[in-house]
Amino acid sequence: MTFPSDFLFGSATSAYQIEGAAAEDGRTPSIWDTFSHTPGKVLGGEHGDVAVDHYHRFRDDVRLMADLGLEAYRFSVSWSRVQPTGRGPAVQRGLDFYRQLVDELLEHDITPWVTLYHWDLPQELEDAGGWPERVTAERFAEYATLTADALGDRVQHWTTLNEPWCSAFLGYGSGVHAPGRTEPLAALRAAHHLNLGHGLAAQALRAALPATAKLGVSLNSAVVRARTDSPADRDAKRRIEALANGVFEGPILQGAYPEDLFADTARITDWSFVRDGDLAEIHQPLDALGVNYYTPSLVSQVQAGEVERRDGHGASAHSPWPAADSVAFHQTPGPTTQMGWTVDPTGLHELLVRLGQLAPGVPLYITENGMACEDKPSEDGTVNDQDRIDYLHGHLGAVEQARGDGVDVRGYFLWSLLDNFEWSYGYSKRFGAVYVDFDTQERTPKASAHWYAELVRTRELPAV
Ligand code: IFM
Repeated sequence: MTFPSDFLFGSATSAYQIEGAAAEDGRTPSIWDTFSHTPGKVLGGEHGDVAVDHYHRFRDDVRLMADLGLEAYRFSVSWSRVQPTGRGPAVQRGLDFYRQLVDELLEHDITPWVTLYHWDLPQELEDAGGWPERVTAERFAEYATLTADALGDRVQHWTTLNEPWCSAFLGYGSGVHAPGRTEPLAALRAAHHLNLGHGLAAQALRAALPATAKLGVSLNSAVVRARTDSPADRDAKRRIEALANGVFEGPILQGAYPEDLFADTARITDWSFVRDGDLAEIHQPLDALGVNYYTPSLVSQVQAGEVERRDGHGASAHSPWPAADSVAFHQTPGPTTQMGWTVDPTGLHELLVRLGQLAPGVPLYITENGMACEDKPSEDGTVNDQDRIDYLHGHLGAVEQARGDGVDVRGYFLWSLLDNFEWSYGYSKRFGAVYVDFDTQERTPKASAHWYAELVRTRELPAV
């Protein structure tokens, strides 16, 4: 299995998960600062105040990537670092950080891949209603312009949103993510205004950036499987696909919401918050579709006595799936990661084939894929994460298989470069190819990082 020389291999992170420096150089709280400092929201009361101190160590982290031979780095910009209140002029010191990071990357021949929004809404915008309100989408487009004006001369690849499903349904539905609201109507409104934010920001970026800029969005579209072939189980799968995939893929890629989504959620809303013209604003031409994949979902119609909801998205009394109480989630058979997510590379192949058909002509990039493991340094200081190597091998094999089937997949970003703050799980889950000692901030590339470096060098999947 050989990857062509122009296939892009990189790693990914996000601002709140690694930067720290939460109150430095004019940055103000985002919803994740507020949420993580609210008792009971994050395991062990942990937060991103310091995280892995990337804000101060970014030069070392770039050197690490260069030593591993990585070709691209996907990172996100902290909105409240560059535009603290979510409105008005940008703060120069915040922009300077990202300009320096980008310069450092370019000096090491690493392609910067910028994500504008990876879940950290400025708290002031949440206080004004957050993503359920239309104005947040308008603010997002202004922030996109500010960032593009500052970085557009040196960044070619731009992503508007990362995993809007999580922002809408974990943030406003189950409440396991910031801002921690548990309102099904707000979750659906948030989904629409995230879509609108994407469309308005894409237009703002096109206006501010050179014509050569490449724009995209990263979706965590679900691979949903029905437990049996019964009509009821197939309907459970259809319902979850509408809420996980159609709600974003429909307007962004095809210019329409799926009709069944409206029917399924009719007891919650008539969707009158979708205004005339919104779908045209959302349905913008894309140069890249980011695919984030970890594990498939197995669903059925709920049976009497079945109360457990194992959808892999954290414990909450509230479902992230509006109007889908009739659906039960089950553990997919197979080995699991530290998150409890089943390892199943066939899901990635299935997803790539489906998205290739849904968005013909749009190149696909895996913008996240990886696993959390219980990594510990051995006595000689090395970290032997064979499970992660097996995981990467399987999933990169699925990428190659999809490419062999004619799917236009052009790059792969390993999640994540560094062990980091895993949202409501705090620092308890390690996704990094590089081990971080959270007390000393010392970085140690794990065996998987060396394995990945070899793949990037040879373009061939090394043996596991
Ligand atoms: O850490 C997250 C990331 O921020 C978004 N995608 C999933 C990852 C693992 O849970």
